[in-house]
Amino acid sequence: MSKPSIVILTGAGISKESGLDTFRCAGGLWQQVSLEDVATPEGFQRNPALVHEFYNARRAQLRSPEIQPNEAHRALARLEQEFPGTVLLVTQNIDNLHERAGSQSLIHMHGELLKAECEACGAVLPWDGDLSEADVCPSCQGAGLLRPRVVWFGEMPLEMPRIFHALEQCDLFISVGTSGNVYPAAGFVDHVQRCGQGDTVELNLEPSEGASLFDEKRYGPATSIVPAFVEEILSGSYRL
Ligand code: BV8
Repeated sequence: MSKPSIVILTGAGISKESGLDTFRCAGGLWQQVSLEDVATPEGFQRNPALVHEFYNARRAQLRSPEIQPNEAHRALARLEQEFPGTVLLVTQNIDNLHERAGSQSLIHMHGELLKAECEACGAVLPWDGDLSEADVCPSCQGAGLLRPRVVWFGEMPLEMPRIFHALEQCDLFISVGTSGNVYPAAGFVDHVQRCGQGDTVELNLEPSEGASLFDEKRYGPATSIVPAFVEEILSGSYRL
């Protein structure tokens, strides 16, 4: 008898109450800058300085002491530690708040803000300061070839085969704080419905684009609805 398994997908909404902007909400990131300019390989070719400025500002904000994991991040770390089965956390977020809350079984499918990648040798490096075209790759000494280790639009997200396999095997798929606008993440609930057997639950401030596809939905701020749902699972009142 295989152990029960849970797959959780998170988006920008889970980090909102920690003080990090979401993308599409009022005043969100995509209203401050054009997605095409700062989150596409073509934008980086055209104007790398503009892209570095965008990610350097987000990296500096993430390093600031007032940005801390919140109760929703901590509840998901607790679920991983106490659930008598497997828990895989797949995040679209490039911040490190899940790790700082204690999550370990974690995939950053869109990359990580505190890492850089060399376009010449492919080295992936820890990077918590500013990044610029003047920086040299410590691995191949190539200059001006370092880019933020994030997945831009038109690029393949990370670890997709492992993610799809886990979605097909899971008994429960939980989606937290995501609007369901960006693929392939927005297609995960449909993949579970079509290729898996798991229940699907949406935890969000408001209905997402894919809300109608979920078996169950709970709406409210992540810091209240996520700890409550985790308690239901661990107390057994939510039957898997
Ligand atoms: C790819 C990293 C293929 C950078 C990001 C099919 C149909 C249509 C289009 C496509 C398709 N397939 C592919 C595409 C193109 C594209 C796409 O989806 N475009 C969209 C815009 C239509 N997808 C891609 O390009 C992907 N790549 O498909 O490659 C391929 C195949 C073969 C070979 C090569 C390539 C790559 C997409 C990844 C792009 N990078 N991020 C960075 O962060 O700067 S995406 C970025 O935006 C985030 O990572 C995240 O994924 C997305 C934002 O979404 P959310 O996280 O959901 O945030 P949002 O603001 O939208 O919503 C927040 C939600 O939280 C809201 O619902 C709100 O109500 C809720 N909320 C707010 N506060 C709270 C809350 N909830 C709870 N509590 C609160 N307090």
